[in-house]
Amino acid sequence: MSRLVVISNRTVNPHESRSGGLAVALWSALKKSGGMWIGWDGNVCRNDNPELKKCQADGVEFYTTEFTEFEYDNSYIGYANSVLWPVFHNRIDLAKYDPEYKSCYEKTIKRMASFCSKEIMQDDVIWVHDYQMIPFGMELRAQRMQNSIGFFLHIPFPPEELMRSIPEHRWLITSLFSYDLIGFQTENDMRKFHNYIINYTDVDVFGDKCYLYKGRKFRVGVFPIGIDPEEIRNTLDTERSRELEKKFIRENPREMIVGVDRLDYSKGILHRIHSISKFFSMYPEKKRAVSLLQIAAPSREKVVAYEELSECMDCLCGKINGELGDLHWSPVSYIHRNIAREDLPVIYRVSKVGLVTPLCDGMNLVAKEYIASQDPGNPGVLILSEFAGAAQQFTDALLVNPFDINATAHMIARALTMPLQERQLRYQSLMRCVVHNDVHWWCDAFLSSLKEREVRLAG
Ligand code: ADQ
Repeated sequence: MSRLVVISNRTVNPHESRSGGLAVALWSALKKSGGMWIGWDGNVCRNDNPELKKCQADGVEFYTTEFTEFEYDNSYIGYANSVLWPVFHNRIDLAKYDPEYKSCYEKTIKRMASFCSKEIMQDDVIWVHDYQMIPFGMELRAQRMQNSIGFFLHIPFPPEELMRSIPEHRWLITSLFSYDLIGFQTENDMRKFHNYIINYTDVDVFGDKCYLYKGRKFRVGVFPIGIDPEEIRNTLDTERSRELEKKFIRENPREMIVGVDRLDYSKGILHRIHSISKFFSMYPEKKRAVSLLQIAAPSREKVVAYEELSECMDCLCGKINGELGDLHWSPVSYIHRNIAREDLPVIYRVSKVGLVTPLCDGMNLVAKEYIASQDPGNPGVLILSEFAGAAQQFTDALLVNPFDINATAHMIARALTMPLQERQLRYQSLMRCVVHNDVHWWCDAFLSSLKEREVRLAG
């Protein structure tokens, strides 16, 4: 069996517990085939010559590198998170096109690829992840690697007009043609990719989801990422979770609505707070009976847009609590930090409504985690943005347009008063989807599709 090589911007720390669906799934796939995980270790080094560090855990080899300060500022913060992230999330107004960023991104990926190429064996199957790594496959091919190489885009693919705002958009997207398989979260993303490459590159269509570019074939496919519902079930089935749940219920007699996100402008958190405020003005009888718990993990704090969002959140939450709250009640509890992963399922379970309202999102795992954490006998209600990839699968959630503050406020009222039978029917349908398309299914589906190419070549 071929070895699996995973390449992602961040690796997990092999000596810490692995939490999070993606880390767990990739880890189990790596263990199955005996594999290697390559990426940034999350540190910035003081000198200009970061080394490749090697270690092993559970039969999986880890090859990590630090970024230099220049690479961190220009490639990671600059190109990846101040150009690609905003453009791919429809925020070209926030993109900062600096030629230094692109040049550093290209060099950083070249450096990482040349580190890796020494470690990769001829029949390894290589799986590259996400927007921070787009040209990685092209760099491996430049070093004459013939391996099967797949790429998965975790974030949305933007409309072609927005993609064109990136000065070197053709270079960026044609670099994807070096992969054998390009995976997307939704049909919609795959369609936007198709439209772009047909209109702006010299690619030829070569059959269903297959293209030809300069004599090389590549395929595309849709692989909606899932979570590990069993991990959530096991977490809930502990004494610690049961105690926490009792404590929550004792200390929070009100109906709770929950939002959990990285603090990112794509997640629609400000719109969500405005909707909550609108909800209290439309349904004043709900004051003191309901509150929103918004948990937002700090993210990319060196990027100006994130710093500004953080300030806006502080102001907005303060304003609403100041205007509407009283001695015994705050409409919004805002926690701006990471919460222990094992506490999240209980927080989801005690919340009557999960409010997941991104303005643009590849999938959104929180929506799936919220459903997987519910009590089947008395489930909460998921309100989900139609602009999250998850909405393509979760048609039985209460779907909203998060830009429509009034409609979202009405939807909150509907969720809070939904009869038990309707809640159960919706939950059962959503949970079926969570279980059928879990993260292990996602991993297997992508890798089997990538390996089809090997079978065809061998035949
Ligand atoms: P993200 O943008 O990070 O992922 P998401 O899919 O919601 O978004 O995943 C966030 C994860 O972080 C969830 O597992 C959640 O539980 C956890 N998390 C969030 N806030 C937290 C907090 N305060 N404390 C602890 N944990 C917290 C990108 C894309 C998504 C896509 C995923 C996977 O942007 O669209 O779904 O990759 O492909």
